[in-house]
Amino acid sequence: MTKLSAFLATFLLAAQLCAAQNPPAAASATQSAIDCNWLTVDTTAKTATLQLTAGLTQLNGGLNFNGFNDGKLTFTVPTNWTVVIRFTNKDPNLPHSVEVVDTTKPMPAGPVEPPALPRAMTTRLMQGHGAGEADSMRFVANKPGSYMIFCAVPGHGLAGMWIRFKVSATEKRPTLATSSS
Ligand SMILES: [Cu+2]
Repeated sequence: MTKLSAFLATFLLAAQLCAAQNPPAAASATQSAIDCNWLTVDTTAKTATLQLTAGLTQLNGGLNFNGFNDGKLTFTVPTNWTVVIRFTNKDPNLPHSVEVVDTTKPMPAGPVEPPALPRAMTTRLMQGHGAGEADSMRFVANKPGSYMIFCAVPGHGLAGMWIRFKVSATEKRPTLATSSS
């Protein structure tokens, strides 16, 4: 197979998988939709890269990731894959950060030490990153379970700034899907 056809085959496969995960047209009119470009998958390196944007929309006063709050978006990766989260804050009003924490109750009010998976956090957890700032993290999803990707700036998680993160022993490839809370 030529490089170009290999590229096209990969692209088409990704497009099909992404389309299958999107909500039906009727649903997307009333709720945020998943953008296929957010998740990039390298099956050879077993690396899933997620573009995670704080305050992408005005939903929940900007307290959202990619336009989702309260666990309505679920990012799933197979066990032992490498996860890269490229974080950007587009909220013009508030600083935000990102940390992977356990799905404990009650919701943590601020930063949790240590994160649920080693190195699964941005810098400046407490103060957050201001408008237009970016940070990224890389970690290995070495422990199956259900987690939250939450904003550790005090009060933001409690206000609904979190999505779901699952490390699955059975899934074969990463997915991004809407979920009901
Ligand atoms: Cu925040």
